[in-house]
Amino acid sequence: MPRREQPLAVRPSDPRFDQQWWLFAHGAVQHGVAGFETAWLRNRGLPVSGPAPVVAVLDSGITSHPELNARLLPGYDFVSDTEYANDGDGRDADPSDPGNWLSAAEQAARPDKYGGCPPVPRSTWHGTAIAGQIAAVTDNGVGVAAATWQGVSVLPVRVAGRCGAAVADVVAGMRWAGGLPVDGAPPNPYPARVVVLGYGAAASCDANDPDPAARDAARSYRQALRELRAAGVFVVVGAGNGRGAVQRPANCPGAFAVTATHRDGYKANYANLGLEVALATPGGDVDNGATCDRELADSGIVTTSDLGATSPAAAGYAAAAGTSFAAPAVAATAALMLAVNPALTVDQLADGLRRSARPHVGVPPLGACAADNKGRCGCTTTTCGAGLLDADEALRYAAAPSAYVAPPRSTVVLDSEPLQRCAALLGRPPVGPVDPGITPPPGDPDAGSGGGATGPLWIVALALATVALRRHRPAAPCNRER
Ligand SMILES: [Ca+2]
Ligand SMILES: [Ca+2]
Ligand SMILES: [Ca+2]
Repeated sequence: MPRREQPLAVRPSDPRFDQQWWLFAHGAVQHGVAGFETAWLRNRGLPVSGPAPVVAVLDSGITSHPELNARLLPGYDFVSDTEYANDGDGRDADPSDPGNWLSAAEQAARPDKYGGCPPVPRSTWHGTAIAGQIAAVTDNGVGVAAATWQGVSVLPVRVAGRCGAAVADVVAGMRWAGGLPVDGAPPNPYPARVVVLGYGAAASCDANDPDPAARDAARSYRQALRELRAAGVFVVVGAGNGRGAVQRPANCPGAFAVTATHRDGYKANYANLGLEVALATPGGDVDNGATCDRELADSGIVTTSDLGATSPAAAGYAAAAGTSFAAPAVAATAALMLAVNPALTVDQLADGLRRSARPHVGVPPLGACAADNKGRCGCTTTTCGAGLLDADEALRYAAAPSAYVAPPRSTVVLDSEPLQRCAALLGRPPVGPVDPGITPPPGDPDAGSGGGATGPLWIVALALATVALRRHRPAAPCNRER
């Protein structure tokens, strides 16, 4: 009897799926990918019992999109500063994203309000992008596919407006998302089991930080994360895009910090690294004109967006890059794990994601990530977490946590002509950061102002780049947005 190959993947009918390599089955190419196509054979977000898992997207809000509207629960808007909120008022029950554009002229005219904010020539629609990665309607012959296929709901919790987000608003949004009480807001009727956050600032999460504002921020994050863990809420946070230390709140105890890789699994050029990182998965590593981008850049994370340059205009699609867009793959996997086994605790989710991860890839031409090699580099368990997200193995863990044994897997070692060309450009051994075009986001912990867009109580989006996709055209090189 001839040996019959088993199906290894489920391919949805969405026309843009061909561009969504981050969802593809793991194979001989795209060594970084989490293999959602394979995981969908096990579960597509439909729970074995109880209600569908809810993922809260703590972000810039949400825009109307035919690929998303049916998947959204009623969320909330926690942006308290009326001017940054850009919707005419403070906190309210409508998490719509009115846009976060900021012209250079507007910035110059209002240094008190916008002096510390980078200009944003086009609104980024950051929350819409992340919601689409997790839950865009899949296999409907329209637009994109999403990591949880069709079974998971998104709770849009708006915490960021123009110039980023205030720590107090993020913490309020985290608490509310997980069903904890928040003064002035009604109880959340749809508490999330998973929260994903793609904002951060270069600051410690030290409860004894000498800066009083940084200390207060650290304490409120720590307290919220403790309470959320006790409530069974798993909090996934992007590590940040500064090519340096893991940002806050990803560096806080209880946050599950995710860094971003290239499609092939080595660290993305911009991604932060360090011991606080729990796991790595692709976040896009697009061409920003930096050294080796021509040789190595991938096409980014294709997801839902809006076509409006300032205010929302029409539903569209975009290719994005940043640790912001790595974290949702992990959050979506956690939701699928909860669909397989709703009884999983926060510790089990974290344990399962780590233990089921694939080993990091070796990339001799780039060298291993280290203190003097923080751009594109070979991830290690001390710089990029336990390994590369493996969605299918994580679901296998979820089905039987106590019996789970990770399969034996050998380390993939990459070499190629483009990698060799990059190594020559960098000069081997690697000489450290070479890219002057990527600037760490604002949010200097030593600024000491206690608030505003550059103080320790302010955090910014972990999006390196987003570019709108025109109909039927491949992803163009990205415009940097900050
Ligand atoms: Ca408002
Ligand atoms: Ca609002
Ligand atoms: Ca679709």
